[in-house]
Amino acid sequence: GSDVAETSSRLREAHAFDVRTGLQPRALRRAFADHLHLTRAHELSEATPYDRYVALSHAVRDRLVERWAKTQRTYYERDVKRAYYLSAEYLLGRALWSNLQALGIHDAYSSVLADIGVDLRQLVDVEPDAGLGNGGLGRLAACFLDSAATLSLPVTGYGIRYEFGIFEQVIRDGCQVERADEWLRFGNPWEIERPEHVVPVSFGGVTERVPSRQGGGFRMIWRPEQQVLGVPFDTPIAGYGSDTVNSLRLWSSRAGQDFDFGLFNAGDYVRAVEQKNQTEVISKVLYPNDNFEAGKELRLRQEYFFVACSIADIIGRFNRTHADFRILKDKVAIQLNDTHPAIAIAELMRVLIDEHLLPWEMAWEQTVGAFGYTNHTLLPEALERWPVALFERLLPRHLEIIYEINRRVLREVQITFPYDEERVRRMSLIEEGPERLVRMAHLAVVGSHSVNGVAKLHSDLVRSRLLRDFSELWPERFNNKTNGVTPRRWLSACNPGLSELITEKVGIDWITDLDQLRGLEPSADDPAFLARLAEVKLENKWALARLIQEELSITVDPASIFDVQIKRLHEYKRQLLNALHIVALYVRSKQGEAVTPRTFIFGAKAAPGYRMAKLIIQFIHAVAEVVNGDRRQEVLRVAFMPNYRVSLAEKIIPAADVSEQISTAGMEASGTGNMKLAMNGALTVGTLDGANIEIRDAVGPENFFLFGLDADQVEAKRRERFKGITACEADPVLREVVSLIASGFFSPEDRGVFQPLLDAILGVDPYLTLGDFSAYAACQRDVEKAYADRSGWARKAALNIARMGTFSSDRTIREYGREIWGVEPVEIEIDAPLSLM
Ligand code: T68
Repeated sequence: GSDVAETSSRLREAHAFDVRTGLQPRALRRAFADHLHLTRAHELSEATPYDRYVALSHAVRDRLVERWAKTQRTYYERDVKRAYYLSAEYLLGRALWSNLQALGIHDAYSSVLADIGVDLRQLVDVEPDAGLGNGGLGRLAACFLDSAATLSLPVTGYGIRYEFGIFEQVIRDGCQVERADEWLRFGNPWEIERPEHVVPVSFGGVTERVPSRQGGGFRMIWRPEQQVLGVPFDTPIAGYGSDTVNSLRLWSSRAGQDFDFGLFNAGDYVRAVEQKNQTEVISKVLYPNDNFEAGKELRLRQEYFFVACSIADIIGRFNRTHADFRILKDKVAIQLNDTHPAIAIAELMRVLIDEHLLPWEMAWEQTVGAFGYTNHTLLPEALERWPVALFERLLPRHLEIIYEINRRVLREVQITFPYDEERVRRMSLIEEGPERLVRMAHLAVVGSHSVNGVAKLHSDLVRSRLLRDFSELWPERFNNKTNGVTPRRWLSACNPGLSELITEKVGIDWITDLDQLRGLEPSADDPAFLARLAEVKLENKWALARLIQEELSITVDPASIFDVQIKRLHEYKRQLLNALHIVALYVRSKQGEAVTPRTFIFGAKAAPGYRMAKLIIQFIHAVAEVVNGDRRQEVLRVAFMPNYRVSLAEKIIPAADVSEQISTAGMEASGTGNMKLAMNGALTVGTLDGANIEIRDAVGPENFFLFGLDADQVEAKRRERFKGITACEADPVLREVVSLIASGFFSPEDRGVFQPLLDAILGVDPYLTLGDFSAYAACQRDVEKAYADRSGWARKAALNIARMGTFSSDRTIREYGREIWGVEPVEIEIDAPLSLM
């Protein structure tokens, strides 16, 4: 009650003045100096920027540890239901500023450091990104952790501590070259290694039939061949303005002393030690594919490795307080971030049945009750299907369990839909064919009580196309959870100018209650407000212009339209459509037509093995070279910013006027960059795809530039095998663009290099790049017209910001918490500070 609140606020006050971990300037100054001195062994004068960053990070971490310990203790003592988020990826970006922000000490530290001649903003820029993810899926996981902690929800993240995260992209001669991302080179001040919680993980070997102890029957046990150790590293996830500090636990693989039982038993000691590498490599590197599965054995090892560690941890924690597994699902919710951790369903069954001797039915009821599955893609090439033979070799016991799950599910199908063997074949967890495959999406659906897509359209397509048979069998399992993004990082931290303006109008609470942005709506008709909004945008554009100058030596005009496409490079995302349109504008301007000045800004990594994606990057650079190098046109500029990552996104997004969300309809599950950009006042040029549809509904169709075929029309065109060449016949501008590229104009030294690009769209045009070109170009003319009306544009931008509240990941996580996990907020009361005891 209010007594508790009062005590808690007094304690918080007392904490602020604690000499060791307090938040008042004197303690902050001392902590920084001490860590420089004692942790880095340096004087301020000789410290490198990195030393300073590490010292400050330790000082900040010190201020989290008490809250962290108290949070975990409170969950334990109150025995609350917890949610566990299993994800192969976490694209966290930088931690220092977020943690300063969460504690509310960014301003205090800023002035404390300024007093001793240290610039905090500069310091913050030293931190390497934690890039343990590819794109949207990994960044979503990071936003979710932030929101869960801010909402005081008992959520723990589990994943892999990749030694090398997403590769560093450098551009050589207009082509992408990959470099290893050595993010841990100088150590990581945010993580704490917990070798005492190491978990053994088994691979390979055989299963064996042994007499079961109870009753007269038999049971199966696993006699594995190899053992790997999982060492947990914990990172604190601090809630904004709450005392909750949750954990992200990432597993690192290490070889045990006797890792290969077979070889050790045979006395082949040297060979056995040589094999240690094989196990330590498991957590080495993040697979750099977005929306694509390469089907590599090491990838399956990674997935099982972190899942086995996490399930052991979860069950171990449950078991310390409970003996009865019949209440497991009342205490534990496990969310699968796509199918990458879906083997967890078989692993939990194995642990419950083989290790805790539960009967099948009881284990299954708890498993289905605990798991939820989030689907992030409909693209067939991204769906995980593992060869049965590989499964049998690596995880023989899990394969048996999967067969048994399959047997039972297919029996249910046969009873519900008699005489429909075709349906049984479609729904099987095993795909029959020349190579038998385990369908991980089917495993995820049958083993979960909830299956969700990540935007309304996507969830509808999951139900009606991808998993139609399952939605007919279990309609109640299927639901939608439209994605969101954290307003702490994607508005408050990255756009201080806009944040200040918002706070002036609606107060500060929008940071944890984004619906309050609604309060800006009346200001959309206030010319003074619109002028200030435009001023903030212009300042942000100047800052980005300076960065582009420094990094690329390209001079861009902040008065031009800043047109931004930032996302992984993929044919379905259609960066090529954008590039073709740039060529069209260039042609038009060369022909003396008036073209509104525009700066096209790209950021995109291509998967290292994705030839077409890499060629598109090369093409964008070739177009940039021609356009930027042409002294007789001043209106167009193209800037491809290398090594796109979270910390670069934070600099680009606040400066954007136009947000390119131009995927082929039905292919982008949701998109989240679309949300970040609109929230920062960019206007979207977009198709009816993913969350674009909901964004348009929210901001109003008059404040959104819609173009192109919808998902049903795309489906129809695909069926009729639409050819790109037909679009050229109807559009003379497009014809000219295509023939200019075909002539080798953008690659004079090797006129044929871009021919594969044209071949991929002039024949069957699977992504409707040419099918949508004319509509796109027409839409971009509307953009020019709208931009000419400066106050009209500012009004649209203001209304975008005001109406984007629902795309906070706080809303999304509240929905997961209530509708899937059944977890509730846990108020954390901090104890008296050490200095008062
Ligand atoms: C993205 N998926 C969706 N996948 O493409 C995007 N894939 O529409 C959505 O907004 C986002 O997820 C969040 O829901 C991905 O990012 C991957 O990165 C990925 C990684 C490994 C294998 C397959």
